[in-house]
Amino acid sequence: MADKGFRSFLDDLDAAGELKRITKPVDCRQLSALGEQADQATMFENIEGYPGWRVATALVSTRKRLAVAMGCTENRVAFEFEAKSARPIDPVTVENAPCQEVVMKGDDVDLTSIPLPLMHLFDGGPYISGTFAVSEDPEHGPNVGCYRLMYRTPKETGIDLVSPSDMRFYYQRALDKGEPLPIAIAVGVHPLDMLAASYKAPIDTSELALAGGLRGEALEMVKCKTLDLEVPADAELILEGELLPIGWTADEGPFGEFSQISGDVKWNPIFRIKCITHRKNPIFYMLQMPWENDWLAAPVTEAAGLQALRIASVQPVDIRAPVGSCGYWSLIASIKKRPGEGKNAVAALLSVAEVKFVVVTDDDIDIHDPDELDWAIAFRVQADEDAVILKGARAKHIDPSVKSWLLGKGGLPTTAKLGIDATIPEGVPKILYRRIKNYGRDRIKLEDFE
Ligand SMILES: Cc1cc2nc3c(=O)[nH]c(=O)nc-3n(C[C@H](O)[C@H](O)[C@H](O)COP(=O)(O)O)c2cc1C
Ligand SMILES: [Mn+2]
Repeated sequence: MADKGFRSFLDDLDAAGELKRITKPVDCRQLSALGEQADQATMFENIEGYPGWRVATALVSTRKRLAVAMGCTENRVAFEFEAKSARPIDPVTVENAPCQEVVMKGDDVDLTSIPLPLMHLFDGGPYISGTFAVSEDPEHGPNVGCYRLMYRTPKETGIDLVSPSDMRFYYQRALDKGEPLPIAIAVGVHPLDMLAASYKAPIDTSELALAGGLRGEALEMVKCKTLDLEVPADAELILEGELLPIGWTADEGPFGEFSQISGDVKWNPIFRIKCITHRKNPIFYMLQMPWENDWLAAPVTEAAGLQALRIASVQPVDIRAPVGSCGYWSLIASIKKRPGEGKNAVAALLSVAEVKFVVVTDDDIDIHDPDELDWAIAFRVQADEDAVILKGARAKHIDPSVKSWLLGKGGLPTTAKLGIDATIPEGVPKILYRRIKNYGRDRIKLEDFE
């Protein structure tokens, strides 16, 4: 079979000089702190107590590595995502799959046979932080999302299903009938598959076809051993089981969140595992929080921003969801502006999900250079005319400033949003922004005088 999966990505990182190998024995509890210090992605080849297993981490914890995954330059990731997602490719089903080389059912199901890492100081337990979770609904078909899992017992994990999502909707439907929701969890898939899974696609959009579009070839899927679901054939590890119909009753967390904050205990369902399958020489993927999550979030936020701008018929030139705001809470864009479009662009970008801070500049500004951005904000902004404040918009609980602890149980927080139009104001002549240029700069070369 063609292998554009997890392993081929590890090879790509290696070829780009972006993969470090650690051969000394490492304890599961040391993996995250070690991975955090490495300036490359890291493969731990010797895990104490887990012969045969390796652990890979920090695969996309920088934009550079994400660009390796996308096969483009760093600043083109969002545009590549936008272009490729417009050409989805449906998955195909295969018979034999590497992810099912080893099969454990019934009494053999034992999560402690997998090197699950205890990642952060306050975590409620070891976590499986990066998953590709497949479920199915009779009306809406297969669905994929990224969901984290907390170890509970050898056959059970917690799952974070507090936020509105398609899988939460599927679960609620099953719960209403008093039935469990069968799900299959793949660990160790290509980062492009993770991007497709985490993309907030409309409920009837196939994340599998989106993943195919991003890869440029169909995802190969194989039928689960115990469920009527299909999983990526080239994954490293599969957990087959069901979400128990117990509602939001089991404690889950704390966990080091993508907001860079150690989260709270949440009330969530339980995932009971019936079957574990994996490759013969498996690699466990420990998605390093928060950076891998944040760099996966950024292109998704940026692509949504591009879409919002195009719907508002504003022409985007560049866009960035800074990692400092977790690739999620801020958007900065440059546009080819016609009169008034600075404000249209601000309004469009403020409409994206929980984005709460937006800056829009003209296309002469390099938005990846903070000094350029400061310069535009200093000289193109009049606060009373160019700042837009939107009150009472949708927010996320994990932003402490929205004070969600003041809400009743199940209450949803709101937030104010700020947009800054840092485009040259209408009526101000462009010539007033002419940059300093040294006399004779094009003709005189220092090297001729040395
Ligand atoms: C690494 C990673 C971990 C995530 N973990 C969770 C999670 O535990 N719970 C959750 O609700 N969303 C989580 N998300 C966000 C969802 O994957 C995202 O909202 C996705 O669109 C949900 O898919 P669905 O609505 O098709 O089910 C995570 C995203 C990433 C990138
Ligand atoms: Mn979905």
